[in-house]
Amino acid sequence: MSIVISGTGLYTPPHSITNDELVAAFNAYVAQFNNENEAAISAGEIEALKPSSSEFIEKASGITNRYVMVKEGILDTETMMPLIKDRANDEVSMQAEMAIAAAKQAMAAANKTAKDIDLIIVACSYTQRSYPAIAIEVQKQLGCEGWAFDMLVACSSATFGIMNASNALLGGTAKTVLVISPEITSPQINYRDRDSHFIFGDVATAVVVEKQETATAKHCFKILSQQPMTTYSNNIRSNFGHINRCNPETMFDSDKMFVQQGRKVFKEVLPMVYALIDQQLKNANLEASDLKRLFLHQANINMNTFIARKVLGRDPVGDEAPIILNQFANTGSAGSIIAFHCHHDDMVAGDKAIICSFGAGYSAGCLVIEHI
Ligand code: CO8
Repeated sequence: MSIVISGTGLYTPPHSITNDELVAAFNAYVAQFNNENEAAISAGEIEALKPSSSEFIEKASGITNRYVMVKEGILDTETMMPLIKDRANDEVSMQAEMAIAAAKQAMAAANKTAKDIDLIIVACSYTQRSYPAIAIEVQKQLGCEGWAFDMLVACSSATFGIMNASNALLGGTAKTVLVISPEITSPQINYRDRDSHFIFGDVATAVVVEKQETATAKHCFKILSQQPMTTYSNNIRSNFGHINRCNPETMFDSDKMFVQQGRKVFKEVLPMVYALIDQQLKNANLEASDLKRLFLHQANINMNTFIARKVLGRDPVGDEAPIILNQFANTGSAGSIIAFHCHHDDMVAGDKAIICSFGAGYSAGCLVIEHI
């Protein structure tokens, strides 16, 4: 039995923030902090904060813009976080709203209606509450039957979600699956941290996964090979969780937001990802030259260029390894799916590609796909 990805969807949040806007707010905060702490800084008791720069951000990461669900508060030096209002329990939650918008596009692309979907997996880096699952809320709002669950594997959530979908189809517990990645990253960004204030953006993606025999879409991609992998590392970490409130002294400390050792991540993750891709190509009896496209996780342009070069043995040309992070920034698990969504329309029967994620955990996931 063959499993295919038969539709994709992308929801782009309503607000954008350019590097210049973000840097202006950060530098205003730095000036304010250094001014207020002038005496302690002069006495050598604390270090002066250093300013950020748009040039550094673009050169080090490739990011020029990001989208957010709520912009209010992020650029205000007093708050420096999105001020997101609570919604009543009988209103659709923000994360479900984003998920539904992306899911509807994916279902339309796959020629599916709610009655076809019998499993929904919400796979992303954070869910905005523990229960009821966001996926079950989406199931109700879309009017689907069957079952639904949430799963978190940071940046590899979407690829792991597709693999879970594939396994459910092969195991006979589902007939058509929606894998949705509504990534609300902005509340977890420390907008006062020079090293990471620019990295992430909000977005939602969705894909439909089904058996080849039921697929009718124009663009269907058979999964030729799939492999998830994990290996423990503290180099990308957030200590945010439901236990935080039990220690009021530390519950708002900066370790409750995204923290990373970017250089170490760079060095340790690259060989891991290359080895995984190499193995998956071997499993599918393919050479790198057989690949039309590399849909890579979008964390850093230098990382993507390095991986593409290592896999292809040369620089990628044209949109062989599409980059979307300039516009969207790092969107957690959604990045490789955005690249796939935006750059598969010209693909035809026989064209092959990989979808590859990598990130916190560490985690990595690689799917080898072929247009049928
Ligand atoms: N402006 C100006 N200068 C800066 C800034 C800034 N904003 N930040 C740092 N610098 C300076 C540093 O101080 C340093 O100066 P010096 O050389 O004098 O010490 C210099 O610039 C170089 O700093 P770095 O070595 O840190 O810079 P890098 O070239 O390594 O770039 C990156 C930093 C962009 C962070 C890079 O290391 C990177 O992208 N690494 C890969 C990280 C990665 O892929 N992480 C994956 C995270 S995503 C994930 O797993 C998902 C988690 C779940 C989602 C979370 C949602 C919130």
